[in-house]
Amino acid sequence: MSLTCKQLLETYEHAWQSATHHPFLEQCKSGTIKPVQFNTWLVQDYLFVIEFTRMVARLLAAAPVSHFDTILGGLAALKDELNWFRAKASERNLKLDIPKQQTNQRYCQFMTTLAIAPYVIQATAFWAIELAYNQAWQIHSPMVEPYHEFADRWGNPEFTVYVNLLEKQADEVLQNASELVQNRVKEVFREVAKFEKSFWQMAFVVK
Ligand code: MP5
Repeated sequence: MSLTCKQLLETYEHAWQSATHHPFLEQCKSGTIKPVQFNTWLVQDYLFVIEFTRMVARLLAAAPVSHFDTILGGLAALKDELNWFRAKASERNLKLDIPKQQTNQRYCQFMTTLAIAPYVIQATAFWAIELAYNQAWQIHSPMVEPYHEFADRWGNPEFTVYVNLLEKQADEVLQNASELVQNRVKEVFREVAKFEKSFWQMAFVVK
């Protein structure tokens, strides 16, 4: 029996719920989040996206040619996103050359270890990481100003279309995954859910 992305979401529904629902997001929606909390998330997420871009580059190197279009589109979007992060940080007078917090470091370390994993594992992790943001921001949309554009960046319908393509690509390669690899995919999915929850928490607890 082959595993699918939908099955992962059903099996680990509770963990996924915790990855995509957090008081951080609720308070962005209502506008009660403190600037220091939001700015912490912003800078740490910029540092995360740098490492995520490297992960996607490695994924491209392992991908079948038929998956290139979607992944290259993703990389082009990451180029714009990194520039957008730098613009947002500059508007808020935030320094970007600061150390990663421990939660962020661990998440980035996890992405680095995926480099030696089979493509199917990298492809499923890629889908899960993008879906986490797509759903988290969409569920909490619309947000009040000045957070509206953040919710829209990841919650917009085109981004959902892109994430659906990533799901299709992951499902395609999951069809031929051995039981051993399927088990590793499940572990990686749960890890992503755990890291996503911790990432919101990391910014939320800042005083
Ligand atoms: C994403 C992100 C989505 N920016 N940060 C975390 C912690 N998880 C997922 O990635 P992208 O490249 O911003 O769409």
